Amino acid sequence: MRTAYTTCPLCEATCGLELTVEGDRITAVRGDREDRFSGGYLCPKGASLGALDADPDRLRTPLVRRGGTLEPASWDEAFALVDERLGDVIAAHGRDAVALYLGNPNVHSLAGGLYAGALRKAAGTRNVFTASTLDQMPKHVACGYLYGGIFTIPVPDIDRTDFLLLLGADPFSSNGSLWTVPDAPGRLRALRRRGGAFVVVDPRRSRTAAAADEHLPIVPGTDVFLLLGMVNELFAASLVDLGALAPHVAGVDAVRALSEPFTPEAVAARCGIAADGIRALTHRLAAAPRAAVYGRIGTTTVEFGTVASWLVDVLNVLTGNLDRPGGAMFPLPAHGRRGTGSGPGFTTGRWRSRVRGLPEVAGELPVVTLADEIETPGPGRVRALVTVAGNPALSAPNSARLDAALSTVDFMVSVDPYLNETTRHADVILPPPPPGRRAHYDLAFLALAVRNVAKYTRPAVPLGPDERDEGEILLRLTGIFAGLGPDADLDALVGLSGESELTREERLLDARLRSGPYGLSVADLLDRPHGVDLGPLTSRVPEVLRTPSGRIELCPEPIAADVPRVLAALRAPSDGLVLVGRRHLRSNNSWLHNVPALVKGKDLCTLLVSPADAERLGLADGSAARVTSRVGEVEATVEVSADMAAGVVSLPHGWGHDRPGTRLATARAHPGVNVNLLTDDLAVDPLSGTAVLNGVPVVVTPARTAPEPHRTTAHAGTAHATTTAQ
Ligand SMILES: Nc1nc2c(c(=O)[nH]1)N[C@H]1C(S)=C(S)[C@@H](COP(=O)(O)OP(=O)(O)OC[C@H]3O[C@@H](n4cnc5c(=O)[nH]c(N)nc54)[C@H](O)[C@@H]3O)O[C@H]1N2
Ligand SMILES: Nc1nc2c(c(=O)[nH]1)N[C@H]1C(S)=C(S)[C@@H](COP(=O)(O)OP(=O)(O)OC[C@H]3O[C@@H](n4cnc5c(=O)[nH]c(N)nc54)[C@H](O)[C@@H]3O)O[C@H]1N2
Ligand code: SF4
Ligand SMILES: [Mo]
Repeated sequence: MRTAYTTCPLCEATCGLELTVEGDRITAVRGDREDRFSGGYLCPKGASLGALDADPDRLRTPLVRRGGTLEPASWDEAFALVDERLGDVIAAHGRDAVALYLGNPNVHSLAGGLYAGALRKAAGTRNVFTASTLDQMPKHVACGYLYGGIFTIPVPDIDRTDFLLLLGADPFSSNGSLWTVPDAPGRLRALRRRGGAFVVVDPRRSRTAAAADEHLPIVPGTDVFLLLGMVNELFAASLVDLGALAPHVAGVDAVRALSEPFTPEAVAARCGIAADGIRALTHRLAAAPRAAVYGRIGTTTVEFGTVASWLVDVLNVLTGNLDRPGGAMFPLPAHGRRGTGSGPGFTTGRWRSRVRGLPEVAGELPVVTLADEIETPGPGRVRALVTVAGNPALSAPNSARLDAALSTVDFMVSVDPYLNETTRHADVILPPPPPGRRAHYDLAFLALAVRNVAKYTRPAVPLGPDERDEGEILLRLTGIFAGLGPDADLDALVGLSGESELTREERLLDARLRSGPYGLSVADLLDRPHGVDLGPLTSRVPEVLRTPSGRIELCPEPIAADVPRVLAALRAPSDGLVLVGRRHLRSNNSWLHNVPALVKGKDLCTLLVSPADAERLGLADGSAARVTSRVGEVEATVEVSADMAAGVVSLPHGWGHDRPGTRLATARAHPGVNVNLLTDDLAVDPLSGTAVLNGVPVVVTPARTAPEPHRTTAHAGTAHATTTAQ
């Protein structure tokens, strides 16, 4: 029996874990109280790391399709088949005929962080898709234009602020996103204890909203109007004060001009927040000595995602809160680099998608158009698909259509530990090891952390003889794409030669740490399994900027060009019921529902309906409702909830584990319904290509049929699936 330390990779909070290991089993998981950053915080997902490791459904060997069924195979056989079949597609139809889909856990692993780029490059296809266009791409685009770099994303300095305005985020459930903040609930409570305050804007009284000083229920999809109203008021009341930032900002007057039509009175009815309330909020923000505005899912996966994401930063700049302690600051991680103060800037549209002509953003195309590219005949049609750590059959909009399209590709390979709703379509599944069996350093999230910290840990449990590290899997695929076959020299692929005491990943990380701002090394971090605290965030403007002008471009032309669309929408209010999503502490997107401890108890996948709507629509608590949108319909169990604003219903995503051909025994017993049978693949934020997953128009009626527990009817290939949940 021994103790090992690691970092939980399940969400973005990077909690330090203390694992008890017996042989090759993880027998206990605790929050690591010595962890320099998370201080012992742990949530139910992190606590399930041992169960995840022991999950009997987790794949331990590759699967290869033989005569229609997926059967265990050796790694050699699996890679040889991938080499042959991908080679055939590329030879016959060219590189664009192979699509890549990279899902969320890619950014949670060292392998994904180090090698996904090489894989994309070697694939050489324009058809790269990632979960970013179901998520945070609007923030990348906004920051790309504002600061010149898509990863130049400021985070609220939560431990030193006096006032936080949170829009469309529920960190009490999600534990923070694009904001690495272990124990967000504890830090938000500490903010109030020291006399500060936080306000939450959300159509639902989320757990975070319930703990806030003030909750402002907003009409879904309308944060853009509220934020423009606040910008307008800052100028009108002469509250604009850039402070030390002033010499580094261009375009303030242009922002003022753009915001002119959006007075608090003009936007109030549209966003559902009274003009007086908008004014009071603006004055409160401006008056706080140190404050930050933060927006997440409810501000990104919406109709005006990029404009709203931009406005969040505009407010931080106009109130002088960007880049100052207690405001919104730019982390400087140990593997990062100081900038030079200017750069080439950011642009999109270097190519367009073949069918819908949607612009490339950050080297990828929008997931909303993946099905189009598979279904539509002609040169450049997608005929093969590689998925890595993704479950688009559940996570992408109009997923019935995408799910049907996946079954038609000539060849599909998935790097994934589960045979699930997506990978059931694969010809080859290559399973990586679970979190306890891999080395960890958080390349993505340490660059978004509220303190500068660093931590590297080796695998807590060694790999079994038949297991392959995900780094090796990704590099073998890279070698195959590069035309070097499945047995390429993997070190050479990433530019390494010679011998070392360190693993391949450690050598690459070591090089980045040594050339980083603190001159650390992997050896330094191996000596400190609880991490190294490198101090609070420090001001980085202008060094951090990579715009050609060397200034913050507060009014980027492409964003300004989208504001007329906002104005048109202001004048054309829509009524009718709309659907939003939500998250729960015990759930993680689509893939932790096979862990018994996380799905036991109350059904997490219910349709939340306000008491007023329930009454009006004749829906009783616990009854079945039929929810219909432009693209499909589902039947879900109603939960009448006073937390919901009237006119809004909520269903979480990641559910719908009732598809045939998966190997997820526990999840199948708690299937829930797939909300993305309702979300619309034609609804997109045009500047970022991001799907509109919140604010989806729906019609809700009592289900015609009496609910029959556990019954599921699905018509494959159509947009109709009916599930009567327990
Ligand atoms: N309606 C609606 N839809 C949404 C959202 C929403 O709010 N509402 N949220 C969106 C967001 S923010 C996101 S990020 C996406 C997520 O969308 P995806 O990234 O497509 O899906 P996930 O559910 O995260 O599934 C992750 C997959 O990776 C596998 N996996 C887990 N760990 C590993 C690993 O270490 N390596 C590898 N190779 N595979 C692994 C899992 O088995 C699973 O198949 O969903 C989006 N979809
Ligand atoms: N437990 C858990 N943690 C997670 C995840 C998970 O699935 N489960 N997923 C991880 C991932 S991939 C991500 S991207 C992050 C997301 O992190 P968050 O953005 O904090 O995610 P949510 O909890 O979905 O919070 C979004 C909130 O926006 C509200 N909302 C919906 N529409 C609107 C709108 O139009 N305007 C406003 N103002 N609010 C709106 C919803 O009611 C909801 O409360 O969470 C990460 N952490
Ligand atoms: S909050 Fe996130 S990182 Fe921390 S234990 Fe839970 S899932 Fe893991
Ligand atoms: Mo996400």
